[in-house]
Amino acid sequence: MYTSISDGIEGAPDGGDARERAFDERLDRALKIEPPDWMPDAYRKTLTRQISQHAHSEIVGMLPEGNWITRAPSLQRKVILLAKVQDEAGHGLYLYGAAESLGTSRDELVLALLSGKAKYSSIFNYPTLTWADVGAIGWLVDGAAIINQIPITRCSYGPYARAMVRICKEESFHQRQGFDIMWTLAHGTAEQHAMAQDALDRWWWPSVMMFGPPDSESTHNVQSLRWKIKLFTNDELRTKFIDQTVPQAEQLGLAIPDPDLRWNDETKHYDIGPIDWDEFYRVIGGNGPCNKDRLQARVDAWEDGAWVREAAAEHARKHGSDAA
Ligand code: FAQ
Repeated sequence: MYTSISDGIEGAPDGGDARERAFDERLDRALKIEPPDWMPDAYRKTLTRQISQHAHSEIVGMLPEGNWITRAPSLQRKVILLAKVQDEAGHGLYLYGAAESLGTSRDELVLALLSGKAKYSSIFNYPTLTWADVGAIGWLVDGAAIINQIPITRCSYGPYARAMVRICKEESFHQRQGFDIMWTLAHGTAEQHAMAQDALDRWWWPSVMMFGPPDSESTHNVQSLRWKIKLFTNDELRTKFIDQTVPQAEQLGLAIPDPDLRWNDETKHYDIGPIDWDEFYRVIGGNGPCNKDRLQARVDAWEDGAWVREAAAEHARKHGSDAA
């Protein structure tokens, strides 16, 4: 049976401290924190920040690939891409639900995105210029997302951890479909191979940056690790991604665009060349190639959808919330 942290503690003379101890103990025992539980304000705040940014990323992340639905090269590719983009919408909805369970309404979360206050993943501020970009996103971006998200299935906040289980299953299908597109192009005509290589050239470094700033510059790493919101640091996950992806590029017969990339027999990891962190900070500061278009698309969708929200609210008002 689930026992809340607050059970038997509320009203005790040292209630605050006891609750904090109970919270820490729960983390130490790898038990989940659930919505009704007492939690430190800063834990609630950083979880709301991370989960809502994650939700926004899923929703904004529909745009670059959505751009190719009408131009997919076959009916089968189109059906698969449609399903993938719809999956991303579903991920956004589970994640908004998990963030709302911390006490901030969906409207507040969405308005923070639309006003430019809340962040979403840097990766979705790059354009999809060719069909190969759809393959590169599935292979690299979903591949990176899986590496980042599998540990989150074990994070301390129950609703976030549980949402991640289903999301990760769907992301692995996405990664496979992206690799399949890259495989077909890489083994196609010389022009198709060149298109696949060009997509890898443009998506490689932004995918490496997706894991966030280097550990030395990460604001939240230390505290989020302590609270088990993160289970690995940004650099640890980045290294995992590189070690896993380089052999896949070799299988595809494509070259990673990094002249300094070398296997290091001592560390048992790849060494890589310098990452252009100026570019990363430019993009998360709102000045990437597509930031303005991406945000405008979400603002337009919000405004165009106003009548749906109003109709739903009116229906609920007339017939009770159960009928909404
Ligand atoms: N982009 O202190 P840290 C997907 C910000 S889902 C933008 O290290 P933290 C699925 C960070 O917010 C992709 N901003 O931060 C898909 C902070 O600023 P703040 C999204 C970034 O949170 C596939 C500042 O830099 N996944 O791809 C980024 O501890 C295909 C300092 O950084 C998630 O959100 C960035 N890349 O670690 C969908 C996973 N990195 O908030 C469609 C969950 C950092 O203080 C198609 N999130 N910043 O103003 C996480 O694991 C973490 O939030 C990190 C960042 C690891 C992303």
